[in-house]
Amino acid sequence: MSNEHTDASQNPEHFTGHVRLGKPKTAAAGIPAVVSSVKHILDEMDAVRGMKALLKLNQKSGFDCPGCAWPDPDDERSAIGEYCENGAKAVAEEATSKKLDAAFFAKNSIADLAGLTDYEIGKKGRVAQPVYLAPGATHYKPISWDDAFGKIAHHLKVLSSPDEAIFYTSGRTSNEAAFLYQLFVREYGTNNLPDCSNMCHESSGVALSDTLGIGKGSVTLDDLYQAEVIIILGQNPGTNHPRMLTALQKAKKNGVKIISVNPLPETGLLNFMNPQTVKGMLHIPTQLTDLFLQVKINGDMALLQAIALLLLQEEAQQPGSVFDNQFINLNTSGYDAYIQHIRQLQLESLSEAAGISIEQIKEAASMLMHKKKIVACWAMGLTQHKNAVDTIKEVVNLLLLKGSVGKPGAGTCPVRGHSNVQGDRTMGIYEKPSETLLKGIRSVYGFEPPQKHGYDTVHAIRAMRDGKAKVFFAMGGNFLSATPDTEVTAQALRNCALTVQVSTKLNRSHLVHGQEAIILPTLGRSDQDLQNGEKQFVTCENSMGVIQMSKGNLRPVSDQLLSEPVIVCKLALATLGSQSKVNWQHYMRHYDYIREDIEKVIPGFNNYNIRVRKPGGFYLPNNARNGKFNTITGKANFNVATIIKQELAADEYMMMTIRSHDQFNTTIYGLDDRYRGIYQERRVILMNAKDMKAAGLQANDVVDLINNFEGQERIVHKFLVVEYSIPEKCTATYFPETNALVPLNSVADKSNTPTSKLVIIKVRKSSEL
Ligand SMILES: Nc1nc2c(c(=O)[nH]1)N[C@H]1C(S)=C(S)[C@@H](COP(=O)(O)OP(=O)(O)OC[C@H]3O[C@@H](n4cnc5c(=O)[nH]c(N)nc54)[C@H](O)[C@@H]3O)O[C@H]1N2
Ligand SMILES: Nc1nc2c(c(=O)[nH]1)N[C@H]1C(S)=C(S)[C@@H](COP(=O)(O)OP(=O)(O)OC[C@H]3O[C@@H](n4cnc5c(=O)[nH]c(N)nc54)[C@H](O)[C@@H]3O)O[C@H]1N2
Ligand code: SF4
Ligand SMILES: [Mo]
Repeated sequence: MSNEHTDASQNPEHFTGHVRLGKPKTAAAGIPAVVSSVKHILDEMDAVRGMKALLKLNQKSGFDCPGCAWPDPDDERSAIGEYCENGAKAVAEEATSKKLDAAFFAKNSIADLAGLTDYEIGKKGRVAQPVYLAPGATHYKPISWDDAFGKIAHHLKVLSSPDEAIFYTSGRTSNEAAFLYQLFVREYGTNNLPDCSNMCHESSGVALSDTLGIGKGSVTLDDLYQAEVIIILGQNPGTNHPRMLTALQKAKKNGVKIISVNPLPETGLLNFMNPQTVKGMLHIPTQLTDLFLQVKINGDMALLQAIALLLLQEEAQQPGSVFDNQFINLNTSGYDAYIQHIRQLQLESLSEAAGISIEQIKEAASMLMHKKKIVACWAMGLTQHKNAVDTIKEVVNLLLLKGSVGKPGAGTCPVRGHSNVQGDRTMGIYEKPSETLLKGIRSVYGFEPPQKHGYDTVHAIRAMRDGKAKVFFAMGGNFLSATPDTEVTAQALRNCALTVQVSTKLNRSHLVHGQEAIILPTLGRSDQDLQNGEKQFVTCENSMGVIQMSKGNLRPVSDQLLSEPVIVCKLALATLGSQSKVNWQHYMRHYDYIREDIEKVIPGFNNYNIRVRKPGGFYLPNNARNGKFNTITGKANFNVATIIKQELAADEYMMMTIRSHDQFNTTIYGLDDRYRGIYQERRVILMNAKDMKAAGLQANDVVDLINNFEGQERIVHKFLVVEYSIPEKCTATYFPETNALVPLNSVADKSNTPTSKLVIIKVRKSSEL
């Protein structure tokens, strides 16, 4: 049964109308971060369980943080706390001792739950047993595991083609579970494996594969420490990768200069108080950023080209003084065309397009001019734009000019989001499988995997909307709230015959569902995983390609939870039965058996079971890191791209959708965005003072936000105007409250990533409606 509230986070009834504003913080972390960590842990569990979890978090013998993908130090780890405030919040959220049992689901109908905010839904606790929603029913009811697998298998078997099923993955799934999941899906017969990466770093993967021959970053933590300059574009590490600040602080001690490129003066990027140092405890901040460039939304390509133009002019004056010509000659392709393109550009128009003064561009160029070891870091501020792939290639162009790839202290650092999103791709969670993977599956298992490309996230939504896909299965995540065009996605999910979610916590994707729906509750990272009486561990890959083991140590909140690898094995047995060429029973007995076979199929995992047991794990091979480029040309490729000038009418603005300090994607930890000084209300829009004046808007005005795309209007109601330091014509709102404004058809060229950082909107006072 459907309900009226597609996404109650967009339900204007939840608007409080009151936002408390403080001054944005001048430095990240410090004591308030420690206080916040402790509070979040104690809200969810007793102190003993809390300490037990935190003492094992990110330790070499412990479990991998379920937060972001920032790597752990290779060498020493602090025994009392190798984590950040937001890592503690992620653990608190997952390891909560609150649980949702049969009585909870009997008491609360879907409509009741849909009336809650995302924050309230998340605070309910862990799903404690499998539940099933019958056609037309108002409540989820308990179901046995066997019956649940039976129902899913039945639905999968009656489809007229395996391509009518969709198998989504979020990025927390371990290597072992991800490998088995894609194996099952491919033996079942489809490549419909969309994942959160499609909405996240897909643009980085495409850009880096084309230019450097590997879809991952090239640097290690050590490269950051050895770099002369680090450029950070479109990333808010103070909130989203907090321990990156510790790494930057260490780099700073070695004399690195940091350039930050962002429409917002993000607190953590500017200054940092490391709570694990005496100075930090005394509130003495380290200044991190040396040059802050407050770029317009999507002005990055213009900025990068302007810097390249200045470097080129200096190189022309004194050949060999700026560019690494030996590297360029030996290792790159496309240099001449690129230089020809840059040479004819006008500094003034690039400066205007970037929204950065020529003076500041000159300063940036001079910081890079005679440096040879440069690292570029970036995240969603670059990847979620129409021209994202070309912008990232522009970052690579700059590095290539300086010979800054494939040597110590230099390279690419796309900072990944979910803790194992990179590993999931390595394991074959991809709608466009590589020939190597298909060959591996064929030779190890003896079945023919499908070759036709499957649906990515955007295509999956269209397929369900259009009735071409009827079963939706999610290995984690919150598809409804994370995807663009919320109303369209809701309709797509409702069109399905069956929606299944393997989940730890309740979320909105359980409440907007197909004709039938099932929730399969699973173990999280912090949970102890026992199979046949033996403790199991899983493995993850962090943002820098290190494979490590992760072993939870907490007692699961319920004895009815199954691990993700076991769920996949049981689903495969129920669906494929004796026809399967895979020994699923064997894999369930011990996860070492899964790793033995991963080693046979996926390159780089030799001696997996032995090497991963070594404290700290091992690095996967990375050609770009070693200066070898597996591209079509066999070299690193320069790219030529032209900036898009964004045309805006007088009443139109660019809107970026960003994360607050109190959320992990669609999981809302709390209502405060401490660093930005915005408290107790998430329905806000950050605007420039001049724009507000020109539009006749004042702080605290209540407005509606409207997007018009391809003749269709999208609207979200009741947002408070907050005056903020942001370039003119640029605005910011929180994700997922404004996902309903992101058009499904507005995607990045070549990567098909929704353009969540540039949505054109109009702002209208709510009373004027
Ligand atoms: N605590 C916490 N940690 C997280 C997450 C979380 O939600 N909470 N999410 C995880 C995931 S999945 C991911 S992908 C990462 C996301 O990490 P980030 O990419 O840091 O996350 P966003 O909040 O999307 O921030 C994007 C940043 O880019 C800036 N920006 C927006 N548009 C532009 C632009 O056009 N140009 C430039 N130069 N900058 C721009 C914004 O001002 C903001 O600072 O974090 C991961 N870690
Ligand atoms: N407008 C806008 N939209 C965006 C973005 C944006 O910046 N702006 N960012 C995009 C990005 S970068 C990403 S990565 C996506 C995120 O998209 P998703 O990965 O789909 O979303 P999450 O909110 O991370 O998923 C949270 C849910 O995962 C489940 N979960 C947590 N841990 C586990 C586990 O260990 N196992 C299982 N099975 N389930 C678990 C819980 O039930 C929780 O409710 O959103 C994208 N959407
Ligand atoms: S930086 Fe990321 S991985 Fe590390 S503790 Fe914090 S949230 Fe967890
Ligand atoms: Mo992400």
